[in-house]
Amino acid sequence: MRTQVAIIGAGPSGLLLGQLLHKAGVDAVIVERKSADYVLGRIRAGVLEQITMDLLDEAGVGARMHVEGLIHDGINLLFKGQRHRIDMRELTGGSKVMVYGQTEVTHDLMNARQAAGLTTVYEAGNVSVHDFDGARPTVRYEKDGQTHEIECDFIAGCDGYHGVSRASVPASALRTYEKVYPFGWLGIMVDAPPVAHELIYANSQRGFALCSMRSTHRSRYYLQCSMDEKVANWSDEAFWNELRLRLDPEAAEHLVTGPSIEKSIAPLRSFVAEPMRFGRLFLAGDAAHIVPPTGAKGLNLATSDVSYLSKALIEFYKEKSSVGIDHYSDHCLRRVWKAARFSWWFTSLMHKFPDTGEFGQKIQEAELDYLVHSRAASTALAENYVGLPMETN
Ligand code: FAS
Ligand code: PHB
Repeated sequence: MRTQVAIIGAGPSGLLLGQLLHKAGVDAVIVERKSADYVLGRIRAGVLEQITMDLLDEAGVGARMHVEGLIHDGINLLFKGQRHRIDMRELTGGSKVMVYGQTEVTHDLMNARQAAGLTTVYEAGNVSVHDFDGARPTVRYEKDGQTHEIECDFIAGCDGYHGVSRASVPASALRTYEKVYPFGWLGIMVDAPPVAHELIYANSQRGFALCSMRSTHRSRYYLQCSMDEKVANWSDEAFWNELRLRLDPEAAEHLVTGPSIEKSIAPLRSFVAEPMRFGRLFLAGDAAHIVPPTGAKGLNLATSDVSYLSKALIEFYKEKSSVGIDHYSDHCLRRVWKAARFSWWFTSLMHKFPDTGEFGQKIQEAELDYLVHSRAASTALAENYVGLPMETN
């Protein structure tokens, strides 16, 4: 098989890249190791930046998001039993975010790709990448007992943190930076109305909690938990009881519970790989970086990488220019590191750290008290949360 761009991974990065390339007449094949149902079954992000919303519109897949998604102008910070609203729209001069689950984004992209009759190879085994330091890279995979080869001009490694793309780069060509946090997030999904109209990020002496949602009748909650926690140790009732203890009295009283439709634990880490380009191989999304979900940046960084990469590849084919390709890694990494900083800062502010004790809790409460009463500090939070501008030079 021959194509212009071979994309590895059919998560949001790979699917969005495929859709943007298709809209510009650039041919791409996606190779995914799992089934479509498996990909759709992963519960992940919930908040989209304006840049992501605009990209989904540009890709022609934003219609359902605008109908079913929820525009949020603010978030709430809860500490010392009191909630404080950060009016992001007012503080940033009009910016807002969209609450619309990653599952729905993936579904919309999958439907568009299928409707366009584009090739996505699901359940591809033993995917490998070859000769990306030359001008004729190839991707190989196994399917139905046969080995297949894709000849291409470029390979887009959109295969996430555990993918084959970054793992195929010689260690000498790669620098990685990592911080593993001493806790995880225990998440639950429930078909019940959310406890509040906007998200609540809670710093409590018992640990962090987040009240989020997917719609007005489906809610998503998270509790900070220890790294070695097991989902089996948490009945729904135990989850709800602990969540109530981390919320203010009004939220605890109004919390509507129900049987969990999903319950999982996600580890928290900050990770960045540099550079994000190796000859004809490009890394995008979680294949290149991971941020703790506190700042809701993971999916939004993936889409900004894809924005840079799609424009660079389209420029290569349409204008015979390599300027975008040559600047891809630098452009992505400037935005990646700013989002990594914000995600690290917000995580450090909101979570209970075993080694900082009561003094650490008092310092966090003092910083939060300053933040919610300082327009400058609240604006800094707001402009990072809604998403910083794309890097242009
Ligand atoms: P993905 O990991 O989504 O997709 C990569 C795809 O590549 C997968 O489908 C995988 O099966 C495939 N693949 C892997 N190896 C392959 C191979 N060798 N060959 C072929 N295919 C291969 N972000 C937020 O903003 N908020 C959140 O609350 C949040 N929660 C998260 C919870 C978890 C458990 C995880 C892991 C991530 C979470 N994220 C969150 C971040 C998440 O949303 C990612 O940023 C987003 O999925 C990135 O999309 P992709 O880059 O497409 O990577
Ligand atoms: C979610 O709804 O899954 C969500 C929202 C905001 C975050 C993280 C996760 O910061």
